[in-house]
Amino acid sequence: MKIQKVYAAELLDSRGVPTVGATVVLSDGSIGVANAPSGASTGKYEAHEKRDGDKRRYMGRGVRKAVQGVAETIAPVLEHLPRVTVGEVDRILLELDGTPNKEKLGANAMLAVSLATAKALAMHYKQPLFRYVGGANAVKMPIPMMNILNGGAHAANNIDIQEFMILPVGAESFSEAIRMGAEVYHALGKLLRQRGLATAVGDEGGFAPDLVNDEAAIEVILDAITAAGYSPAAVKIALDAASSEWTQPDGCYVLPKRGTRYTPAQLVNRWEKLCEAYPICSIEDPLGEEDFPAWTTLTERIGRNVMLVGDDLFVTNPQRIREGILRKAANAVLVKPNQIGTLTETLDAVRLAKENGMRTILSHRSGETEDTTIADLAVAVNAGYIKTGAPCRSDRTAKYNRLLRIAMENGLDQNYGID
Ligand code: 2PG
Ligand code: MG
Repeated sequence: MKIQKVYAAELLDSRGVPTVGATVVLSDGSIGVANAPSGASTGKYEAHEKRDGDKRRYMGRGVRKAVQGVAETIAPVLEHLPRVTVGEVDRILLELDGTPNKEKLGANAMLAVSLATAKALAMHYKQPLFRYVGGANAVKMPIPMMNILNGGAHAANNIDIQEFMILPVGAESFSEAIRMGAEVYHALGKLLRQRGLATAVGDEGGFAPDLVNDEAAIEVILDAITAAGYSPAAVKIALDAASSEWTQPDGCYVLPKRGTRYTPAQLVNRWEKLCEAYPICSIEDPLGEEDFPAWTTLTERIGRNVMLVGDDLFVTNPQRIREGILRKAANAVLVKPNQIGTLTETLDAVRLAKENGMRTILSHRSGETEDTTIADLAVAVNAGYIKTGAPCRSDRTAKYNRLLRIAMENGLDQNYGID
């Protein structure tokens, strides 16, 4: 099988910001299309996202140079490959780029091509993507982590914690989990309206009201869970603090909206207290990307009962995950393909995490498109969890809908439950 043509185009993401879309056509006519997503609270150690910087177009955020790199550097080589596999395409992408951080071609261009290749090959082998990538072992539907209240860098409200998520762990099937999550989301909207609070939504489709403090966000979500007829044991709460955004040059933390200051030790105490006061089953980036010592302390203190998820800390990078394993920092890895830039490296990161007893969560970015690849990847690797926003807005529901289809078409709906 050969690659006949590789195309790329400058498209728009869910925030109206340019992103790279790629198309790979094989010699038998099989086609794969994929789009790169884009973050707002990006980690310092993420692979490079190539943007034009030309202020006359899209506030400097155009991706014409990344698209040009696909046309001029990537396509001519891939179109002469004697035999196409994802591994070989990814190896060539890394070689053509040749930089440690994917600065030459850009992880946005590389990922779009890498994923489009996998999708074209899946079509060639007449398999759904999750089966092509995961083989016969891909059987488990992930627990959705639905972000129903947005704050931090994802919303213009006064809430400092970036994401408040619900996990319908008590559901009997994946489709029931989606129903429960959507019902709680609607109950939350109704409660906010009744209390005269804003029901406009943030970047990931969650509501973004102003509230007296971040604890009040947890309280109103607990009320919504009850109002929808569920218990906090059936629908659990998770947070993403995205606290690398709070980090100061002296290693302390300052909440950007409320201005409260914490030393690392004080922030560790805050999370411990919050988990005692509320049924929180998971906190992502409770501490900053440089703060390995405080991560280790928090993991030691509450890691037995709470998922402590490294996002900016690990940036889907096997090298950083290895460091976390050595330091016993975090017990779960957020997996974002565009943080590392190719499918092969993404799968390597998942393998490493799993081999070392870390949980894995496939994740979207706050800037998304209609691309649903992460839904297939979550099933392909039996990730356990997927984080892809609210059950609202097509950029988010596209992934839930793809998972519902995978569940129904493959008899996997009941393969759902605690990881
Ligand atoms: C995160 C993500 C996705 P962003 O912090 O986990 O929810 O946000 O894509 O802005 O980095
Ligand atoms: Mg995060």
